[in-house]
Amino acid sequence: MRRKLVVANWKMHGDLAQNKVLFDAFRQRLDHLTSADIAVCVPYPYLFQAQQELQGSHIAWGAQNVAKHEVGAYTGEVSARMLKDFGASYVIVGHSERSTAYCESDENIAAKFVVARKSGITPVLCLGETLAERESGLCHQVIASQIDAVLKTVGAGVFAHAVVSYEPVWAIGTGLSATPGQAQQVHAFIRDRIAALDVHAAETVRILYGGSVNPLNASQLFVMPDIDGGLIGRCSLNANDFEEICRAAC
Ligand code: G2H
Repeated sequence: MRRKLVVANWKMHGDLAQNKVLFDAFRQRLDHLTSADIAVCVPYPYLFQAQQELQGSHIAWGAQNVAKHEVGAYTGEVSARMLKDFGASYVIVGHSERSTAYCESDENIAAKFVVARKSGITPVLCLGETLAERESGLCHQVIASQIDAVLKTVGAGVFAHAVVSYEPVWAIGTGLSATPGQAQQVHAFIRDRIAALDVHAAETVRILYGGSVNPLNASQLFVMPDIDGGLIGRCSLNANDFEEICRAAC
């Protein structure tokens, strides 16, 4: 039985004052929702604030990107080891808003996933197809190549107790979520592909759904057998909405 996980992705929103209000509200509303795991991924300058404000809370915290290298002369980059050293538990890798804007390849994203795992941080590996790819019948092929980039680097065992997030690009920030049936179908495909190589990894990997999750659709999505929680953007910036979504996971 996999525990549900809900991850807030604040993207490039917030400031010290706004974050303080949200952290306080999250602690008040979510600290007792211990039957699901909850995490907040914040912009880098606010990691210290997350570390301080969430001390002693069951709400974990993390970053939204990480370097693919372990150490070295990579100006401006932050390594997984640094995140771990600082106390972060999670890092999002391969979010399509980054892979599109900064031309991140499947191989780069796979390298980030692997280096994060190696450092003891839980990476949330984002996978997803564009609308054009879905309409051309290429959804499974695109998802397969994104997973295979990891599989061919290190093998399927790396997915054991890991976190993957299926995020159809056409559903991100658009208000148009995948239906529970559409999402379940892709989640099952992801799990089957891992299961073909490693049954234990497939059974323990948590596959989140991301893309316009809101308080109205969360419970219908989370009830599907292969949907183990959600990666939440817009609705994680509103304490009421985020609480409702976390409750749907409990
Ligand atoms: C998908 C999601 C969180 P939103 O990117 O990463 O964003 O919930 O705003 O669609």
